[in-house]
Amino acid sequence: MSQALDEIKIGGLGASRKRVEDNRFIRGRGNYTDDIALPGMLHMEILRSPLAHARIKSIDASRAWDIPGVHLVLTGEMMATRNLAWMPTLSYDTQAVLATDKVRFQGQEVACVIADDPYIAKDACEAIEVEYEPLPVIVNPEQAVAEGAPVIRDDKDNQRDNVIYDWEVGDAAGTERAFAQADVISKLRLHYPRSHPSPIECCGSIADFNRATSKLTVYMTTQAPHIIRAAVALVAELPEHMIRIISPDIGGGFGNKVPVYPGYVCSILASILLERPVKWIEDKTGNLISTGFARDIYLDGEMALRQDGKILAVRMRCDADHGAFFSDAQPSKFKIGLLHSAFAAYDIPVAHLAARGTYSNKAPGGVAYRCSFRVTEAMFFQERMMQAAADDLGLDQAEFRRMNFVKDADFPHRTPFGFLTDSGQYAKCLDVGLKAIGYEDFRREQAEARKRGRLLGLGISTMTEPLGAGNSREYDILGIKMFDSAELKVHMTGKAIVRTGARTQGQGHETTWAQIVSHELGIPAEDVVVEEGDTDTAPFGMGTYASRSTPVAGAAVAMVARKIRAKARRLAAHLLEVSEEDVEWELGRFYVRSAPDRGVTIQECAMAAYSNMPDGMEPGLENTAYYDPPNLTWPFAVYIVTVEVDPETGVWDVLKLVAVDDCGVRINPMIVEGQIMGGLTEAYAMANMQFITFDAEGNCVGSNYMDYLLPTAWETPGFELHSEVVTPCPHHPIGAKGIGECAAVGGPAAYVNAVMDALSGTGVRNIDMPLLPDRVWEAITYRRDVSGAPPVRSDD
Ligand code: MCN
Ligand code: CUM
Repeated sequence: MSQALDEIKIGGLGASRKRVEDNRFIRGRGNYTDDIALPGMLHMEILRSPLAHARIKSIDASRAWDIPGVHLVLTGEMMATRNLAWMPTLSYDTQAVLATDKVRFQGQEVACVIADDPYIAKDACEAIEVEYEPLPVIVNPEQAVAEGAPVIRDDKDNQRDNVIYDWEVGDAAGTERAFAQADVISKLRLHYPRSHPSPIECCGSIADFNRATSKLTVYMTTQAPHIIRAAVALVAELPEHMIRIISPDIGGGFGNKVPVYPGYVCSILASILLERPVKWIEDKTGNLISTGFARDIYLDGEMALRQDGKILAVRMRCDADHGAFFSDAQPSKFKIGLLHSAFAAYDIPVAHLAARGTYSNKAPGGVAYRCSFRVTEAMFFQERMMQAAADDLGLDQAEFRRMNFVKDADFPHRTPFGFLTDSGQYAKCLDVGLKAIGYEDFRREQAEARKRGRLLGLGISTMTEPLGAGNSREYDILGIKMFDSAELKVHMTGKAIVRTGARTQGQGHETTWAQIVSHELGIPAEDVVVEEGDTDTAPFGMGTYASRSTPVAGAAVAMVARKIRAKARRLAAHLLEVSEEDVEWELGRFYVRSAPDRGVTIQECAMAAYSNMPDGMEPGLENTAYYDPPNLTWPFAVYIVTVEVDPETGVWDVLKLVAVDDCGVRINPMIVEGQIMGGLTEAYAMANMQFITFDAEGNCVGSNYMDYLLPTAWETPGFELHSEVVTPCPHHPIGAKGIGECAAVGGPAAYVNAVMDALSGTGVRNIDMPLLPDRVWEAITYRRDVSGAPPVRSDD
C-alpha cells in the first residue's frame, strides 16, 4: 500500500505552479539595483562620445570640477595612471573603459562624473569640454576590409587592418567533392541585422568599498555574478575573498547583462577612491547605444542537392561585425560562437563554415540576445536556406525537411560540424505542427486566394539548439571551465534552502528549482526557498545565459537532492531500526520493504539529522553538488506561421502561428509556455520591426523606443502552443532540456519564410529583416530582393 505523495499537489515536476517571485514583482516589491539606497551614496553619470570615430585632442574637465556637489571626475587619463583605461574582454581582446586616444563608436564612454545626485552629475558631464578630430567611419564589414580603410584598433601593436579573426570549421575538401556531385546547387545570401536585447531595466551598479573592512560590495545587474567577481579580482587586482558581487532582482537580461561594462568598472574605482557608495544607473539611450547588441552578421551559403531532395553538403561563409571591441561572451574555443550548430537537425554528410570577424565604429557586442552563442543566426540561415532549396528543387517545404531530418533511430548523431546530438523526434514535431496549422487546407486556400490577387503565405522553421554549456572538455570562458553548482540545506523541520551558481532574470528559477527538490525529496515546493546571485553565499557557477540553467544548474539541484536523499536513507534506517538495504523510497517517505506501513517521512529524517543521528554520523542535512554535463542538451521545435501580405502597402499580418516545442521533461509547463511566448514575441519583433542601424557617419539609428520598436500586446499575434512531443534528455538527471531561447532562435525564420512564401512566383528570393512594409512593398513592386542594412544617409 502506497502512501506516496501526489507530486503535482506538492508542486513537483510537471506542476504549473504559479511563480513565487511574482508575488513581489506584481506588488511592486521587487528589489532592483536602482531600488537600493545606501547611506552616503553618490551618483555617477557617463559622458558619451557624440562621434563614431575621432581622435581626442583634449579633455578639459575643470568646469565640471567647479560645480558644487561634484566629488570626482574620471577621465581616461586618470584611469590610465591606475592601469584601468583598458580592460580585457571575454574574448581575449581589450576594451576601452574610458577613451584615451580615440573614440571608436558613438556613445563610447569618455568620462564619468560622481556627484551628490544624478542631476548634478549629468549637468557636470555637459560641462566637460572634449575636443575631437573626426576620422573616417566604418559601419560594415565591407568597409572594414576595403583598401585604405582606417585602422580602428591602432591601439593594438600588431593590428594592421580591421580583421579580428579568420576562423573555419568543417571539412573543406570533402565539401568541395560533394558539391562536384550535386545535381542542383542552391544559394542564399542574407543579413541578420543588428538587434538589441533591450531589457526593460537598463544596466547599473552600486559599488561600496569599505576601507575599514577592505571589503568591496557591488550590487549590479549581472547574469553571471561569479564571473564578475573573478574579473574584478584579476583586473583590479583586489583579493577575491574581499569582493562580494550581489545581483539583486533583474528586470530582464536576455544576454544584455552578461558582459562587463565600463560603467561597472568606473563605479568601482570611484567608490574605492571616494570611500563612499557610488551608484550608476544607465538610461535607455545609453543602454541601446553602448551595451551588448546581437547579430549584425552577413551569411552566405550554398547547398549541394540531389534532384530527389537529398542534401549532400552545405557551405557557409559569414562576415560578422563585432563593433569596436571584440567583447563577445562565448566559449573561448569558438570564434563565431556556435554558428556551426547550423543544420544539426538534418542528416548532412559534410559541411564547411568560414567566418571572418571585423571591427567597425559601432558599439561592441555580438552574441547576446536570446541565443546560445549565435545559434539564432545559425537557425535563421538554416531555415531560410531550406526554404530556398526546396523552392529550387520544386519540392514541398514540409516534405523536403522531413526527408532530410535526422531520424529518431539514428541518435546519437554526429552533425557535419562535429556536435553530438542525442535525442529528438523531429518528424513527429513536424506532423503535429502541420496538422495544427491545417497544412493541406491552407495550401488549397492559398492557391485559391492567389487567383483573386490575395497573397497568402506559410512559413516553416525548425530549430535545434545546443543548450547547456559545458561539458568542461570543450567549453570554457577565458580558461574557466563551464559547469555549475547547487547547494541544498534542509533545516530540522524539513524546510529547505537551495542556492545555485545561476542567476534568474525573470525566468522563474525561484519557482522551478524548488520543484526539482520537491520531485527528488517529496518536500513540498512551498517549503523550499531558492536564492541566487550573491557570491558570498551562492556556490560558484558560470551564471545564466545560453539557456544553461536547467541543463546545468538545474541538474546540479537534482544531484544535490539525491545526495541528501542518500543521507536521509541512512537516517531512516536508523530510525526504523533496520539495515539500509531494507529501506525503500517513495516520494517523501522511506519505508521498510517487508512492512510498508512502517515508514518515516523526509521531514522526520531531517529532524533526526539534528536530534537523533546514529553514532558516528556527521550531523546536519546539507550538501553541495557541482555538475559538469556530459553533453549539451538539444531541444527541438517546429514553428509554422501563416500570413497575408497586402501587395498595395507591403504590410503583413500573421493569420496563425503554431509552435511545437520538445524540450524534454517540463519542470513547470506554465513557465515553459511563458518562455516560448516571450521568444515568439521577440522573434516577431526582429522579423517585423526591430532595427538598430547606423548612418554613414556612424550615428546610431535606433537608440530610443521611437526608433527601436518593442512589440506590445496590440501588434503581437496570438500563438497556439503544443506540448505533446516529449523526448527526455538521455543524460540530464530529470530528462529536461533548455527552453529559454528556443522560440526566439527558431521564430524569425518562420515569419520571414511565410512572407517569402506569399511572394513566391514573383522572383523575389530574399528580403532581409526587418520585413518593414516599405521593404516588402519594394520587393513586390520592383520584383527584386531587398538586402542588407545599408548605411542610412544622415541627410535622407
Ligand atoms: N524550464 C522548465 N522545464 C524545462 C526547461 C526549462 O520548466 N524543460 C524552466 C526553467 O526551470 C526556468 C525557465 O524554464 O525557470 C528557463 O529555463 P532555461 O531554459 O534553463 O533557461 P535559463 O533559466 O538558463 O534562462 C536563460 C534564457 C536566456 S539565455 C535568455 S537570453 C532569456 C531567457 O532565458 N532571458 C530572459 N528567457 C528570459 N525570460 C525572462 N523573463 N527574462 C529574461 O531576461
Ligand atoms: Cu545569447 S542571450 Mo542569453 O544567452 O543570456
